[in-house]
Amino acid sequence: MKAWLSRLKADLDFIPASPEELARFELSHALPELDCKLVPDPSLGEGYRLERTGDQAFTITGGPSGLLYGAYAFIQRSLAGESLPDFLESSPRYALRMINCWDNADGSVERGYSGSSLFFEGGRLSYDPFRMRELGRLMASVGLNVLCINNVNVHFPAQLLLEDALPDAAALADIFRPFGVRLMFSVDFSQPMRHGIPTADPLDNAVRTWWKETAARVYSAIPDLAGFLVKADSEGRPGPFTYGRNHAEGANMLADAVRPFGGTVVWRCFVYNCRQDWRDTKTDRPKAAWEHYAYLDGQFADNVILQVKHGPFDFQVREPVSPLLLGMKKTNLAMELQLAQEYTGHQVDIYTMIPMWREVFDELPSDRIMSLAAVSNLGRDDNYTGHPLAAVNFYTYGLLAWDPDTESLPAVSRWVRLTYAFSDTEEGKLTELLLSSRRTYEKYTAPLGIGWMVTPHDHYGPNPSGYEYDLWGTYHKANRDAVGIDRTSSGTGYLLQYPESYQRKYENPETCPDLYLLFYHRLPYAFRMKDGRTLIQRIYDDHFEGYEEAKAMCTVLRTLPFPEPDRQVILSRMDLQLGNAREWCDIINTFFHRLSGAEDENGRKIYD
Ligand code: GCV
Repeated sequence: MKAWLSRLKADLDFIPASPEELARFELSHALPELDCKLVPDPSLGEGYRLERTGDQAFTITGGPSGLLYGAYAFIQRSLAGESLPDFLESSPRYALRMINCWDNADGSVERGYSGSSLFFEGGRLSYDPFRMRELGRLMASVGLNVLCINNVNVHFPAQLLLEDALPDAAALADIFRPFGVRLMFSVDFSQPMRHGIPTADPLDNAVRTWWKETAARVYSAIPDLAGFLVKADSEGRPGPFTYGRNHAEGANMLADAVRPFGGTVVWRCFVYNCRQDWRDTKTDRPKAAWEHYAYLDGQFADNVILQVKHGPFDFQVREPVSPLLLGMKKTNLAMELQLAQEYTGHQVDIYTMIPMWREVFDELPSDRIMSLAAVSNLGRDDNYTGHPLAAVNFYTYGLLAWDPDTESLPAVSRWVRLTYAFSDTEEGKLTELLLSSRRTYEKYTAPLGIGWMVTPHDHYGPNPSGYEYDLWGTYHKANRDAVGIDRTSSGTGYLLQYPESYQRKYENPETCPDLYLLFYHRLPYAFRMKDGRTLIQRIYDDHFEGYEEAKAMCTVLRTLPFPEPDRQVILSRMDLQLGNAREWCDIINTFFHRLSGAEDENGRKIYD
């Protein structure tokens, strides 16, 4: 992250008055040799048009933030050594391109792996304005335009954003405005109850009035607030279910409150029974979101967006696309991704996400999706992302949120070029390593779609039985004969939530793509995979291969001339990753060996 900022060559030690002024500043410092004219054209909105008008002369036309996005796109192409087009027109596919921070008022970050909160400390807003401007610049440079600063689990006193902390929050919004970034707040559905109202029932008049008055107060301090983000009836958070109301009634009540100010309610669909009895085989957690929301399609107000995690579980290394994203045809949808590496290596293990996101986008006719959100991977660490290479996820997320057709290879190699001054060969090696890192991680942790073999709660490292007898609905049910869950029509019926063409692709274990096999099917260890191997042999092979690939990554990283302090951080975390990969490989192979009694055909060491 720092590297990209330093390529911009100038510190932002002033508060720009507008995106246009900022665009001028960035262009004149990053590309002083070029003559770049900025022509405001509000009709282009956030989009821009770039035209060559002479050998070294260009015009960028755009709406206020369009000029800024055009300037950054231009600067990045130039600094990355890409040829500059004679003409380029671009506008974002998604209206809201959001970063959701899970930051708590005490300065901690839920699932944060890069230090403490950038925004909070000791129960209140507390930030370094210089870093806020850096963050605004990072977001604007990849076209991100909404920043939700507080955790969706709104613990007291983060609620004060709507109350005592409003002036401070307004000052923060002022800092981000010239970067084209609007703030958003997570709100607690039961907040009226802190103000003497005995209920949070969305149909209660006192509750409705409280939210309307609160919205009016908040919007008079921050007129361009993007809106409210809500996690309701999920993992212990309050919500409409307490009052026998459905989520359309809850979301629409808040939508009424913010509508006069042009605000949006982003309502998360991460709703499931987190107190499931493991003996209960009728309930299948991935079915939950569909069951809670599909029947409400068409009942949400037009300023409500349902925010759906990209898969039906919770950011596992491999999940199918959520059926809700395919099935809600009369509702505004946002897809939620997670940059924070909760289940994917805690920003210790290298895990580049864009190949995974590409698979999701390629399955998705995106006409109903109007916005994108990602859980932040940022914190107070000097490099923002803890692991310097985790910055590739922030960067490429921005590119995808602007243009979901962005391909993995050019996006990652551009990030490498903008970040490190490497030779072409070195750049190629790092790009390849990053692009293959997700498959490597998947192989040594949870291949074939099995999911959930991770250490409970902390979510780093292996514990194959850790969640088996727990409350969270995340079971693989491995026994001496078989593993996986049958989610077809003969099993839990989850697959029936998809369109027919999709069902056909996955319903038969003989033809189901290997990578999703154990997500959809329960199979005996002797099951023959398409390549002739048995399932158990494939499980062993993937884990051994993943560990070998991690070793190879380590060798490659040692040859690359990373500058300090990146080199030291990258190499020391790679050592930790290797240790993690070995634990995963040995523990999971031993787990299955003990259950199945099957020997590895290649005679490799599996511990007893
Ligand atoms: C913010 C998972 C995480 C929680 C997170 C939750 C969510 O359950 O482990 O930390 O809470 O997802 O997305 O709301």
